[in-house]
Amino acid sequence: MGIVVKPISIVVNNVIARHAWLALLAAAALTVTACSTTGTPTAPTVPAADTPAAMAPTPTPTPVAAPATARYHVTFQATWSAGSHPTDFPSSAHFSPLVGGTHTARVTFWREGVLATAGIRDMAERGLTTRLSEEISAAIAAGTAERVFTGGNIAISPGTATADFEISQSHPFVTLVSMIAPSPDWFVGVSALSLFEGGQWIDERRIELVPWDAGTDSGATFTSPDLVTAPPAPIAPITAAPLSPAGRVTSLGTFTFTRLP
Ligand SMILES: [Ca+2]
Repeated sequence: MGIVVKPISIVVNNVIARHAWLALLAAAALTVTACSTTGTPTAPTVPAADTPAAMAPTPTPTPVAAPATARYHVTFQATWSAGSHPTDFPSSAHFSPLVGGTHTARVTFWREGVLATAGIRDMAERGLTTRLSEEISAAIAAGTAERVFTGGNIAISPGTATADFEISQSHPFVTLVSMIAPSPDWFVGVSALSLFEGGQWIDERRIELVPWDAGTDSGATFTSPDLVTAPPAPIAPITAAPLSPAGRVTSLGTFTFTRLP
């Protein structure tokens, strides 16, 4: 007979409770053989699912919404040296001031396979920041970028330069470049690197920097005289000497983006 008894809160070792349990069993017209012989009632088996702890709703962690904006510090650690790139290594190896911006996915300021803008050309050929800054400012006016910023240069490589910038969820990509100098039109950088992924700001991201050719000057070595590429060629990775002899592309350093508290 399916009599279901659920004396949930009876403490069996408590005498009063035990009597209550016996009375309950009697009321339910159950046979209490065990009690007659041992005086000890069969302890009720309380389904685990009925215990108060198990019945409590599982606490759901409240998702912590990422702040709308974040601040980042970027360190450009240049490793370019006669040791890393011995072919024709120039005695005055250096990098131009960092320049970049934050933006949406609806704009890029440079990328492989497209022609360099005047701003990228000026940066890659002469280490200038003005025209690229103006291009980023134009994108800000158009709503596709949010901030433009510059940072330090590296007077002699190997060395270090830094920049700080603010970025927001609405414009979560960063573009940042620096000229390999001296060089015809070679540079390092990142294009549209996202610092906001999976609903959270990235704490730290390190990018290995390989050499790029802006496609605007056809000089073949670091100190070649100006030789305009006409028509201009698309931006492409450098896979030949002196920076990548026999196709061996070697990192010239890293950008490390670190979120500031
Ligand atoms: Ca070139």
